[in-house]
Amino acid sequence: MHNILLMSDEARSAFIAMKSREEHKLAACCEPRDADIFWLRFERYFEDLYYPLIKVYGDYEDAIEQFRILFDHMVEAYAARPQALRLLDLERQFTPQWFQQPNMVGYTCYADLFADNLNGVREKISYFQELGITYLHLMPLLEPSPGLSDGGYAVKNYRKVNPELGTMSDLRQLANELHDCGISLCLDLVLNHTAKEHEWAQRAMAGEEEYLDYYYTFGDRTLPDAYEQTLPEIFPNDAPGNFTWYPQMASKGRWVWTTFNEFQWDLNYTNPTVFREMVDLMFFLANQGADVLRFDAIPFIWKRLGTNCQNQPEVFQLIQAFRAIMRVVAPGMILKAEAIVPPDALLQYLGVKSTVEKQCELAYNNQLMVVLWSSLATRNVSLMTQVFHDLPRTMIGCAFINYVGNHDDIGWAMTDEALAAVGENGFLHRQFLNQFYTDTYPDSFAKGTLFQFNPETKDARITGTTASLAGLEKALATGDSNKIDLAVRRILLLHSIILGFGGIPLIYMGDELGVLNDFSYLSDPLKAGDSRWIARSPMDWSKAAKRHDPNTVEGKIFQGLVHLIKVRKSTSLLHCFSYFQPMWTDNEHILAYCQKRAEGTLMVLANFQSTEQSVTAKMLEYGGLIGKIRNLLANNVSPIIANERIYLQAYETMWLVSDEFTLF
Ligand code: OTU
Repeated sequence: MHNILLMSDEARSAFIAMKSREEHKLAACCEPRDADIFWLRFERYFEDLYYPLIKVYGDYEDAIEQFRILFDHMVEAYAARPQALRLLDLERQFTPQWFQQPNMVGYTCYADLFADNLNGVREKISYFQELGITYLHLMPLLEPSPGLSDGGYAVKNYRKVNPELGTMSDLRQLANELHDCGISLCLDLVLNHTAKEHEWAQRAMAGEEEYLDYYYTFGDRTLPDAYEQTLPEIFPNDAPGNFTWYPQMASKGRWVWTTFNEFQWDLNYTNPTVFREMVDLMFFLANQGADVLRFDAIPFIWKRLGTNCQNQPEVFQLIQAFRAIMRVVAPGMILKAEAIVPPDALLQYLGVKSTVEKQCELAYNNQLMVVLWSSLATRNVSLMTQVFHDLPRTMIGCAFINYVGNHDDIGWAMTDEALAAVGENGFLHRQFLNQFYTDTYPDSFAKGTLFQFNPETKDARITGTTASLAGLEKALATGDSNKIDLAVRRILLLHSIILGFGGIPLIYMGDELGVLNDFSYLSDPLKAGDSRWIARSPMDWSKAAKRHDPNTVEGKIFQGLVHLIKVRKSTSLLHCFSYFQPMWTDNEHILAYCQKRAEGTLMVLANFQSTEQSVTAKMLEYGGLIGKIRNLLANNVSPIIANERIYLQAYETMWLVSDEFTLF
């Protein structure tokens, strides 16, 4: 073992003390070779675990005891890890770039909406395979609170599958079969809050001191009022404020910190027991066969007076410790940050400077999603190009999750700085986008609804399915085949960008078939108050049945996606560890960027206008492409160049390569 030589003196002595104290435990429950592997990993990740925990919990009276329990649980979880998953751990340690490969293509769905339950999903694996999916994110599937549960993001029992969906054994069977088919499974870990029906919350409610300390509760308004000074409201319409009064709590009544809905109680991570409990749940889900854990609402897990209580330094310390622990026990599983935060803050979730390769491996690329929709409305790519210039160029050991549609809303989170850089006013631009996507702007093609409109600030977000927002709903209503064609092209255009980008593209259920807004949620009292349900409709398998008919809208979108995915998978230049080079063009409707690697350059050109457009052919040279140019998306046919310009059809995307190239 040599990693010990790299440790600081302090860490080394702590490691040696721990090892001599605990070695017998591993020896008692593992084969000698497995125990060796554990110690090799523990030594490698010891500092990543030790320092953050010392920083966050070092002064806590109970800290030493908590570390000891944590270590015992690591050993138990390691010993309990199924053989097949241990093999996967080793395999992925040999291939740490497994999730950065162009063959990664994701799909998100709700098990019940997609196929009734987990066994139903298992029976539909061939559908994923037909599309080319290698990563499946199943929306929250653990036992939720009864009644309102925020789509499952209020968990009552993290160790039990929602009985309506199946059992833990069904989940394991599904994970196994997905693995056999080369598909990774992503599960949610709702770690900022539990349901108010969770056992911990119930015991806190009953006044048990130990469990009151699992949450943030207050006897009066003094601290809540002080925090509210700087706290934003996440759901201002449905759940105003960040605290809820529970008159029955601990006999006299208490205020509970509830960032989201009143039934979602924020956990208190200043208490190391909470940290440890969450680690136990990670072990549990890892050992069921999860390949990726989605850290829901991760920015919120640490509170600090006088701040917005998001992205606090302790959040990153805790992620570092989570990751180090998982690298020892279940290194085949990686972590995904669900952090819908400004770009600078977002990068921290993937690791910057000394935290590179110490944070989450994955994070949602909310910026890309937002500028895609913005550019579709304005038909102008300046803002997108500007935002791309601010994205990191090289992402070691991590990847963005690139997406078009999702189960939440679109919040116009581009920064005012990025907007100002392209001559736009932030407030006015957001107002325009809200009008455009609710069809109150002249000539809009979109049909969406407002979400969480705040009359004071005029702030609002947008909900709607990808197809409805991209114009398919209005086009179908007119029956105009030209408009329908343009809408289909828009849907494919947006997907061609997420599929032609470094990172993992994630397709949202139904988008592959052009599913429209569904207003049936309005007649369900448990959903009517939340317009995000407009894009959470049951899978329409009669639409899916049309996916092979090229004369149908469904067939055009589905086959269009299959084609994009196929080409993506065969393009090594789309490895996410490519050098990403955004480029300005001489046509504000045409987006350009390159993905460069030692073996060549891929240049993406995409037309965001509904008419034919051209761009100077010099772009090829600027990007380093020389000689005969092939468009991978058009069966390797060369693009049409006339008058030294490259012509792109309405909403067309080209993926251009050359057999000859200059590297930079
Ligand atoms: C997430 O989203 C989930 O995606 C939502 O479906 C949940 O309602 C929510 O957490 C609570 O569990 O505010 O509008 O920076 O923005 O966590 C969506 C992250 C949300 C938050 C995000 C949250």
